[in-house]
Amino acid sequence: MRNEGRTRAEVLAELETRLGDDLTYASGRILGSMISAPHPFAEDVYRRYLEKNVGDPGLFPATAAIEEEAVGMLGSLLSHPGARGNVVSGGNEANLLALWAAREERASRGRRVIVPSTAHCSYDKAGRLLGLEIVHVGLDSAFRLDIDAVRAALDERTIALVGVAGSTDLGAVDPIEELSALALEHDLHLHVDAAFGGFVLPFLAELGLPAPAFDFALPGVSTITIDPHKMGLGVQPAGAILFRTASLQEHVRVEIPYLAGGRTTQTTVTGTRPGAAVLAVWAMMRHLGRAGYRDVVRRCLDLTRHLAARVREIDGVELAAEPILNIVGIRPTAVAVEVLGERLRRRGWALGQFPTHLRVVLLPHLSAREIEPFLADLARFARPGG
Ligand code: 0PR
Repeated sequence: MRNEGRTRAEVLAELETRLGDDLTYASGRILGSMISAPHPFAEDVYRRYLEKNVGDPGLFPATAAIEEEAVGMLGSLLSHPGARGNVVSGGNEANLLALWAAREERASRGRRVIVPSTAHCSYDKAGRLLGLEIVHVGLDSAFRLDIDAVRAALDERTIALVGVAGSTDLGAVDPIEELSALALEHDLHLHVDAAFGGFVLPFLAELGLPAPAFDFALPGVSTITIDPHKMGLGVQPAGAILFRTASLQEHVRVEIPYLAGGRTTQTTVTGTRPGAAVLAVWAMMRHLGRAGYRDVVRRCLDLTRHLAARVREIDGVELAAEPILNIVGIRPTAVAVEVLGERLRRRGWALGQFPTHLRVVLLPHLSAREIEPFLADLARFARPGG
């Protein structure tokens, strides 16, 4: 830090110039992210309440009460209005809290947790932080966790299973119903990672689409991650962790006796937490209602079908899987995926890149208008000499 300060105008001008290197959602170039531009209403709410710290609920009891209500709304979306939980910093923290509770609940049994090979890297982080052994098992032909492989991997030290409802790479939905039965049969914690799918899957049936069961309606499901800052249209940071029972959540509770707002407890990894993000989540759910989210999902899925149909027509690429959610995997057949990825990146397209395919996530900031120039580049660069 320099000794002399600069005027606000000078600092803002410097930021304006320097941030020109960042991509923007408005440019239509961000095709592979699970985060979208903030909804204008969420942004408005967020700006108004920047001083709220929901980590000290004694100072902000009204914000804390609204957080509880938001958790109840998320619970009702996931078939369990009585679920406990918190709005947290994102899917990483939510998954960490779930595995922390799972470890405490069955501490005497062992430390093995079975996850699909495509599980998000937050499980490896959680494994290292919590001293858990994370066992990756294979997938079936539809890129879903292979239930026979889970059975084969089970042993007496296994304490938890993770199923993903909307996988990071392809939006695949693991067989949660079978996992639920297995969890009950073997007395295991079942964590469902619906970080992305949690705001999409509940609307599929109403849109006349196949809707795999994935939530608390399945009796074996213990905890669910659902991220409002992904398809919930909240402002970052806004993930959420839901526990089926209060006693399960107790495992992650810590006492804090000295706060300005008075003695309290926390059930999150972070201490100081942005109440503004929590309020924006609540406000979006109040504002849109189920019908509003259903419309968002409908638009995103329409665009998904449009992109998938166009990809099928292009020589040199194929769909990596039939899309279930608003995620499309594009697999090159004539050049290596790294080559295609690099060519498209040089043209300014920001896609997700996985070992076998490129990922497009059809979020609300995208429309057919942005997809068109991308398809033209895709058709050109998917050719060997492109
Ligand atoms: N669970 C699943 C299934 C996820 O896909 C992700 C993140 C997480 C948990 C972790 O969520 P947080 O990042 O909120 O902690 N999925 C995105 C991904 O890895 C995260 C992301 C979003 C990355 C936007 C980049 C980006 O531009 O693709």
